[in-house]
Amino acid sequence: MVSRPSSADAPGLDAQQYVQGGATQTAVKILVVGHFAVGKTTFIGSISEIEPLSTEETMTRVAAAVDDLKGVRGKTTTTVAMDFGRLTLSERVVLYLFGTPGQLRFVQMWEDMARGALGALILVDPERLADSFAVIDLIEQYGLDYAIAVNHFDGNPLRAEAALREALDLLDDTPVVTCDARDEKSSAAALTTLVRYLLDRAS
Ligand SMILES: Nc1nc2c(ncn2[C@@H]2O[C@H](COP(=O)(O)OP(=O)(O)OP(=O)(O)O)[C@@H](O)[C@H]2O)c(=O)[nH]1
Ligand SMILES: [Mg+2]
Repeated sequence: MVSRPSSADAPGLDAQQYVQGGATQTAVKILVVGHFAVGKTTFIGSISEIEPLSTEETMTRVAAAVDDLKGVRGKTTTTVAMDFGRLTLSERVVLYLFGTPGQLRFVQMWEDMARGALGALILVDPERLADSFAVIDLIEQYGLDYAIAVNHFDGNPLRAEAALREALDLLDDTPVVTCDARDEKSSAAALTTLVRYLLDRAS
């Protein structure tokens, strides 16, 4: 049985709070965004403690006329609605992860998905930095605080953080972490960095 508590228990987190099994839990909505094929679905799949909801559809030759297929690395499916997963970060904080679709034709959905989110984790491919400019602009337009998670694909050289910051024109306090979206621990570390930053900002 889940019920709402009468008093706030997690200072600084403007999010839904519930009492479950006697403990107050704060449910935090986090947006996982990034351009096409950057690894959003992989990221949520690697970390969700529930079977992740995914809405993958096969990419067809017909869709190739409208979709961006560059840099796909043998990818055969694409997200057509959203990814959803959950991660209990601590006894008190539960993250609800909403992954956006990456194809430009679905970008109108992002604004709706951003509503109520405490912040965003922006996945970035270091080999396709320019593709992240529009993503960062949109998240800033929605007024969401964010952290950058550089998804390090195999074989790509690691880039210096300073060069990435300059290329992406980031503020000094915007967190930048390197992750492997396929790796649970690495994905958890990226989310922890984001949540710490959001808490700092809130307080
Ligand atoms: N080598 C390597 N491959 C990765 C990594 N992360 C994701 N991939 C692969 O990259 C491809 C894209 O991953 P997805 O998770 O589908 O990307 P997405 O951002 O959800 O894609 P869309 O929803 O279509 O925008 C898949 O083939 C993954 O297996 C990584 O860190 N290293
Ligand atoms: Mg996807």
